[in-house]
Amino acid sequence: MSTLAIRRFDANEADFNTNMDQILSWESVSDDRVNQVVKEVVMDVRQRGNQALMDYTAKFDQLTLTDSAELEISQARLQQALANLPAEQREALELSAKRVEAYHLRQKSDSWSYEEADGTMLGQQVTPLDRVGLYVPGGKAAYPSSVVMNAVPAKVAGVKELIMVVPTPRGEVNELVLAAAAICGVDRVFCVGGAQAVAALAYGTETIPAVDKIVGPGNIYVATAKRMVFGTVGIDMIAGPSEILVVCDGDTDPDWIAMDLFSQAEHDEDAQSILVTPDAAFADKVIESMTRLLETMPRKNIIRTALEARGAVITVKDMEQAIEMINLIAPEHLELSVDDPKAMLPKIRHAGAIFMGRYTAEALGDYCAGPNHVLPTSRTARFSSPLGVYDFQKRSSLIMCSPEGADTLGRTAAILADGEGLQAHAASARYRLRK
Ligand code: HSO
Ligand code: ZN
Repeated sequence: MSTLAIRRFDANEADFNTNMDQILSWESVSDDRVNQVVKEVVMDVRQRGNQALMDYTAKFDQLTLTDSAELEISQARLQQALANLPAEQREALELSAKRVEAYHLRQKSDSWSYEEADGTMLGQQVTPLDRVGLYVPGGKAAYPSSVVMNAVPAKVAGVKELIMVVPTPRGEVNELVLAAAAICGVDRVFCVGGAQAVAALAYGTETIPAVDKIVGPGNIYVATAKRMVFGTVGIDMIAGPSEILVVCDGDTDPDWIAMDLFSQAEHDEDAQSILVTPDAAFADKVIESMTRLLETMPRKNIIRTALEARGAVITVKDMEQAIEMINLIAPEHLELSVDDPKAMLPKIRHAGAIFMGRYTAEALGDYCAGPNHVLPTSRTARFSSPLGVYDFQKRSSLIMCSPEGADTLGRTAAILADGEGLQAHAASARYRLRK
């Protein structure tokens, strides 16, 4: 059993900043070849519709469809997947969806308006998107929990039609993914994936309706295609590898902390797990725990690679300095494994989701606590937020002038229009002034 070669830093060492820059930098590789392939696929699907979609599905997913009707997975098939699920799994999925819904209901924003003294009314009308496309990856990255996290906020927002695409290589379907789609009320499901599925959602084909926004995780081809169709449709964030930062005062069971660090490292080799603690002896204990526990993990190779490539154990002089680390790292997931996490909150400015106290494992948030698990990665928590109902709602501003309002506002508008040399603007405002 070889000791885990995870990096150890002290935040007060001279070369600390250089070391941190190195482990924090992450750029999704967007190489020219990928761009070229994706561009061809997108243009082809746009021009040839279903036929192109079926050709690529045969080529990339080894799935030959003889009729375009076979692109769709029926509602009956979704219900069958749900009915055949072991009761325990069905109940867990249903409970998860219910809790995620309860949380997201609170995010819903309502329209508002107010009236000024002269009777002019101003406001904002909130409307859900008409149609949203949800990309669900196939194979090893197929997470039914991600179906819940993307579909539920869309439904809560009131999105009229939710279209899901999921690749089914060689015809293999993920029963849990289909069952989750049934539970969340996904309206239509198509068995396509990759850049071709993104193109179909963006431009529509004879069978797949064009959507207004595309959300959901995917590989480099999917991410590149989403970037390419952005503008024609909206997209969610482009997520990087999963990250966790655990801040611990040294009084939590080191095995718990080790497993929390593993829980994100096991997602993939590029994932990032960092421990920050003021207690150097505790840091040693967590590394011992990790070395011992690693051997027991089915995904130990992925975990080891991730921890040794981008992981770190950082000692700080006190909790104040730990908070500086949090704001520097701006992690996707932050665990505060301390007695009084609430006292730390006012100073924490950048984190996607904050898991407070020794009992709050990050994994609970991944599945069923209620908040969304689609979170800003790669330090983007500095300027962005978890996926939420607000991502499926949009706003229109409202203005309704009374005759008096048209008079007062018209005078101001006309002066400003004159200043900009825009005569029609000025005249249109002046027509409505009191004679
Ligand atoms: N931690 C991942 C979500 C996930 N975990 C899905 C397990 N399944 C990104 O937040
Ligand atoms: Zn996870």
